Amino acid sequence: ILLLSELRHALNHDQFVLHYQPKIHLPDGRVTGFEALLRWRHPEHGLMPPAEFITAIEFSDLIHPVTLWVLENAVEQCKAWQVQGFDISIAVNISARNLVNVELPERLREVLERHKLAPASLELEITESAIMRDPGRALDVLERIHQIGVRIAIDDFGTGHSSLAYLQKLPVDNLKIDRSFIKEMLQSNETMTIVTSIIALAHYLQINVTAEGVENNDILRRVSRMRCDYAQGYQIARPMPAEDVGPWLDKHL
Ligand code: G
Ligand code: G
Ligand code: MN
Ligand code: NA
Repeated sequence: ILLLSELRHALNHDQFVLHYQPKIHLPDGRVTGFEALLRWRHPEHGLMPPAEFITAIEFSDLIHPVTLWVLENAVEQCKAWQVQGFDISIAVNISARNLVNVELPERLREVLERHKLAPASLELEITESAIMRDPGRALDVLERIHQIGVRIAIDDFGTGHSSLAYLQKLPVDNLKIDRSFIKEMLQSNETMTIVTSIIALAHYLQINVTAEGVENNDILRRVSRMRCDYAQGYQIARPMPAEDVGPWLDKHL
């Protein structure tokens, strides 16, 4: 059992670390950005993935300082890569509780300003279910964040319960098709239909669409032919430590 005190200790003793997974623009194969993914360097258990601890954090108010820590580090890192000459953006995952924090837009502005990162270089990934927890409040916070110029992505799209009417009201720049659909699409006509429909819907609403969980070249080629805009997944690269990003980019640009 994970104790909240352990997680608080982890935050205060530098035990969290970010790994980064690239995203490519399908029409030209260019790397356009990275998603920051939290890891816990546990003193006894080694590197722990978020599946093992993020729910505990999300259930408590600890999610606020943890999200700020992630933003601070991801924004600083993205700026450093841009200064090195890489034209890339950064995506950060945001939890339901963050969306009801009315201070989030101002905090974001502060972090971007402090590191002199253009707001359009930052994308926040939010799941449908996080938005639907308190849609009114979330819409208000997301609108203020979008006004700053920060981009908004709907993560794991297709698995939640957001109504399409609601999607039209939200300031969304990117739909990330849940990896369960991408994984299945070549085996199931029904799943292929869902993916085709999501791409059509997104483009009809003038929203970019990302295929996540692209694990092989057949799927990569297929989503590209289907006019999906971006792709992410093990076929392109697994999440990697920050120090591997520069060398990886040098090989892929
Ligand atoms: O990296 P991995 O596949 O284990 O991530 C599992 C889940 O944890 C994903 O759904 C991802 O969105 C979530 N996650 C990863 N990093 C963060 C983070 O910094 N903040 C939040 N809120 N969720 C994260
Ligand atoms: O829910 P979210 O999309 O934020 O989850 C991101 C997580 O998905 C990352 O922790 C990453 O490890 C995982 N992931 C990224 N690409 C792939 C992939 O191609 N296959 C699988 N199974 N998981 C992936
Ligand atoms: Mn994500
Ligand atoms: Na996802």
